[in-house]
Amino acid sequence: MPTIFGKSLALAGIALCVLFGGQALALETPGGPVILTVTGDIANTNAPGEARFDRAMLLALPQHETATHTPWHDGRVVFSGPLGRDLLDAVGARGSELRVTALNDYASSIPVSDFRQHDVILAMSADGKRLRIRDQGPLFVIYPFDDEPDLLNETVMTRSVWQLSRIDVR
Ligand SMILES: Nc1nc2c(c(=O)[nH]1)N[C@H]1C(S)=C(S)[C@@H](COP(=O)(O)O)O[C@H]1N2
Ligand SMILES: [Mo]
Repeated sequence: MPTIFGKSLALAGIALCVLFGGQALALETPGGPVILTVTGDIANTNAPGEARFDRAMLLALPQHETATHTPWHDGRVVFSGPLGRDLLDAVGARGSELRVTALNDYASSIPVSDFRQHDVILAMSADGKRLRIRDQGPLFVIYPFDDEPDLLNETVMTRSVWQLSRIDVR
């Protein structure tokens, strides 16, 4: 009977929330090359003090598409990748500031509120093609500039980190 099944599911959901609410959740261990390491004020880790992600783990998060122009691309590009806020939830981030670092040691700060208020993605592909390091991948922080033109300012440009490799939650 659908109703009983539905109620059982709801009860199971409540039980899971009671069991895991606010507590550490297990993150799987990456099997492939680690492309993103998250440290700092996080609840969920898979290495001492760190949450490490390979490409498959990031692709296992819900994928979001952002079609937009950027100052760094010709024409409109359809980017896809996980939402920043879904990544923060996956690691159980509790801070308010993200210290982000790129492969070229470029560093910037992104307020957690940006990820909560805007659909910012960690783009892994552009127009269906995987972003390689030479394409400013494997992860490029993409804000929805076309949907929210006010984002196209110098501050947000400094937060548009390409070749993102580390996030320290503070
Ligand atoms: N990985 C990485 N991302 C980066 C940068 C960088 O040097 N490395 N520069 C940032 C800054 S300060 C701005 S304004 C823009 C610079 O874009 P431009 O060099 O194409 O003008 O990208 C941002 N993202
Ligand atoms: Mo800049």
